[in-house]
Amino acid sequence: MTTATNSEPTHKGTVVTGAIGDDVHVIGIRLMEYALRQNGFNVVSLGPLASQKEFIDAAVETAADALFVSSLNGHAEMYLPGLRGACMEAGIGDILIYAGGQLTIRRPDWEETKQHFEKELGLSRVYPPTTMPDEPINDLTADIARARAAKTAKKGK
Ligand code: B12
Repeated sequence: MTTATNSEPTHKGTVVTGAIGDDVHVIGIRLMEYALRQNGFNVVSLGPLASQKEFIDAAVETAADALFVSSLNGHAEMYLPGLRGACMEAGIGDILIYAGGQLTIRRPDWEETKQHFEKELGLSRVYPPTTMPDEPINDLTADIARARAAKTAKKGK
């Protein structure tokens, strides 16, 4: 029998993953989940057709650090607006929200797409098609470290 000696988590952070809305494309997010686990993260996988509410309920239940939202079918513009606000209402307004896949149909300019999803919709980071897992995982590691340091500093005041 093993006995827990302290309450420190044995992983680098918890990430809720899924393909949002009416999206059935799961291959990309499955690859991302595999890479996250290989890099020491705890993954809570919702699979395809996941609603905003399912993301948020799972994040609240598991005290998640981040949401990894995948969208390939071009419907991200329908299913991502309101997600940050709904997180705020659920008391997890500062959770990291990353999105990737093929987010749009009619926005050929990536900088414009990035601006829209990050600045206007309040997502933390968005990634263009064909992003390899290393980049978001490195960003996540740094973002979680920053968020935890800020929390500790706030507690110390
Ligand atoms: C396989 C596939 C399907 C399969 C999906 C099987 C499954 N269960 O996953 C099936 C046949 C079911 C399908 C259906 C449809 N598809 Co489809 N599909 C594809 C295809 C050929 C490959 C997608 C794929 O798996 N790529 C491989 C993975 C590894 O790459 P990836 O998903 O991009 O993921 C990588 C990164 O993007 C990143 N990533 C992904 N998610 C996230 C999330 C986060 C947070 C981060 C950080 C990173 C990240 O990580 C991955 C690793 O590098 C693409 C074309 C293409 N070449 O991309 C079209 C494509 C995505 N499909 C498309 C369309 C239109 C459809 C349909 C609407 C077609 C129809 N009329 O019915 C339906 C959608 C149904 C629905 N309700 O969602 C379009 C989308 C157009 C757009 N966005 O502008 C594409 C681009 C084809 C095209 N050129 O028109 N499809």
